[in-house]
Amino acid sequence: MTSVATPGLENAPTTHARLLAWVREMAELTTPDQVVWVDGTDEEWERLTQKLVDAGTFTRLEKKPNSFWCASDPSDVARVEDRTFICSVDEADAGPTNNWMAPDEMKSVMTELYRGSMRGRTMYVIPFCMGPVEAENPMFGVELTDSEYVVVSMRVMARIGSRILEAMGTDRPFVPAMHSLGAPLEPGQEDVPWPCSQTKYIVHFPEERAIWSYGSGYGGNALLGKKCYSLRIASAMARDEGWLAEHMLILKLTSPQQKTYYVAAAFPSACGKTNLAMLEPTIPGWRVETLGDDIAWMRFGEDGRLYALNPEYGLFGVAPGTGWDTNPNAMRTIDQGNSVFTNVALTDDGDVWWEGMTDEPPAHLTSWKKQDWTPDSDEPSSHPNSRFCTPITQCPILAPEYEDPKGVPISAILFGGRRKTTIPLVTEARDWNHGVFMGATLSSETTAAATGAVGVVRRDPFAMLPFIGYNAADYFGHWVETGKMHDATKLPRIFYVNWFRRDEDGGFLWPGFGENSRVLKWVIERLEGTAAAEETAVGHVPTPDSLDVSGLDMSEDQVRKALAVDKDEWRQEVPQITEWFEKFGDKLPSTMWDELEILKSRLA
Ligand code: GTP
Ligand code: SPV
Ligand code: MN
Repeated sequence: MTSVATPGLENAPTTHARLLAWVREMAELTTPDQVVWVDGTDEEWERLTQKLVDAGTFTRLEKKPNSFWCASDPSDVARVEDRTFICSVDEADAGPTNNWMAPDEMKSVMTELYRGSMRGRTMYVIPFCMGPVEAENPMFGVELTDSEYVVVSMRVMARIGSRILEAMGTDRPFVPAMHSLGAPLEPGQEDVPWPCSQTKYIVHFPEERAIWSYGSGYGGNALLGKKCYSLRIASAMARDEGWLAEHMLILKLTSPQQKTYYVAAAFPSACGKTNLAMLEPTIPGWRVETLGDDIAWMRFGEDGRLYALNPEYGLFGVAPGTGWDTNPNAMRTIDQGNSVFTNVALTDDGDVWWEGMTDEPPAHLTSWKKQDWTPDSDEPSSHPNSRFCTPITQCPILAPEYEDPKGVPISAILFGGRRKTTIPLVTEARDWNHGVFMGATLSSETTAAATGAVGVVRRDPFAMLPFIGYNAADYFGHWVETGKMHDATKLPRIFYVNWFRRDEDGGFLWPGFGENSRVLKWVIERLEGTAAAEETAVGHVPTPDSLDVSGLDMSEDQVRKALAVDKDEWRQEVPQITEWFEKFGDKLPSTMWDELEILKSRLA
């Protein structure tokens, strides 16, 4: 088919042959009105945010500089795990936890969806780099999208634009990340504020290292550098190359003796990573600095230690529950502006509000559904998965090491989930394999970060259930092998935490947030060999005296309940873990069955 030249397709600002050929192919398939190469400048940001304001997608905030309120289509508010696919050549490589379709079949389905899908819109070419572009092997990607919201959000979340395109040269490898809203415009058709399609596909080709996304504008479905590249595709790269791509925050902890430690922690979506990463300790003398709040890429250094790097450039954080008393550093970060707020409420004086920001809600708001809202309204003003999108460089406690391509040496890894019962406040693994078992059996109540039921306990191994880009049993094996291949004395020590245990009245047993510094203190004292622990059936838990609860408004009984290992509760976990492991058949590393046997015998 011949067509008149698409503006922007000729005279591209690069001679990268593979990139040019791919952009041309996708433009010919999706037939946008024009192709625009994203340069990442302030002028471009001005132009695109104004375009979004004019389209009714964005409302400029009076009270925060260069910031915008945005309400999505009510059907497009979270990751869609049932529409997410790992299209490996062999179905067994996707494993029992991922949706799968043969790559050829998926490509023919999606090619028909993409045909003409950008009609009446602009195709933006976003060159991006996950992690510093100064790295030895910069991790390039290029996202094609017909969404201005995606361009603007990608500018916050990743390093993008001309400087990245330049660094890609003529032939550097990159991950092609194709995105379309699936909402073409016919001539004269008026656009809606949040175009999207009822048909959604979030698709990964791990062997090809390619991403195809269709139908959604929501963060994790559309900002393809984040979950799609940095976790699903990167986890497959990491398996092949001997490193780890994980759903983890990274923080720096300084003790009163001025010793510094780096800690990584994997909690499922909406289970406390951003909050822990920015924590303001309540115990004197301790200091936390932030390196990352969602994703850690970890590689072994020449010294045998595991170094973690945050590949992102921004924070895409859960808004509800974020307030001056829970996460003041997040509040300070967004207060500087340059942020996009999606599906929160708008105040009458042009600011944002959400449940948990302040104790007293404003008397009147515009809800995320663009309806009048008062404290008497039946529904919350903000969607439970509403988000702030803000530059990480605005975080007042960002650690300077953040920009170091080499990363930071990790001393401890925490796994954690949201469990009302059973899981103690903190448990230390006996050794690496026991820690891998903790990761592989991690369980949590589902949250609003993905569509579907909320509050249902499920296994979420390593907080990576929706993000492992290959067979989860092979992924467990990769962790076991990682332990075998490296000096055990230099490996991070592994802990399992649960901030969400409840008492009989349904209230949280542990105050959480800044008080979690007490748990971090115990972790560090374990590393230093100064804190006592009790050996239980499930690992080492603090003795009543070794956890610093001084000045905390908590009864001895409450502390005991938060730390308790109840053998009866744990015995109920065993059949669930057995069932979980059986899913994986022969692929499950035998060490996982060995660890389960150890647990069973200790519970007997
Ligand atoms: P994703 O961005 O989805 O990966 O989430 P996340 O793991 O970064 O979770 P985040 O820190 O945004 O917290 C999610 C929700 O849990 C928010 O509503 C927080 O207020 C709440 N939360 C975080 N930490 C704690 C805690 O220590 N105790 C309690 N009770 N709630 C917490
Ligand atoms: C998560 O769901 O774990 C998030 C938000 O961090 S999203 O980018 O949508 O995946
Ligand atoms: Mn996350």
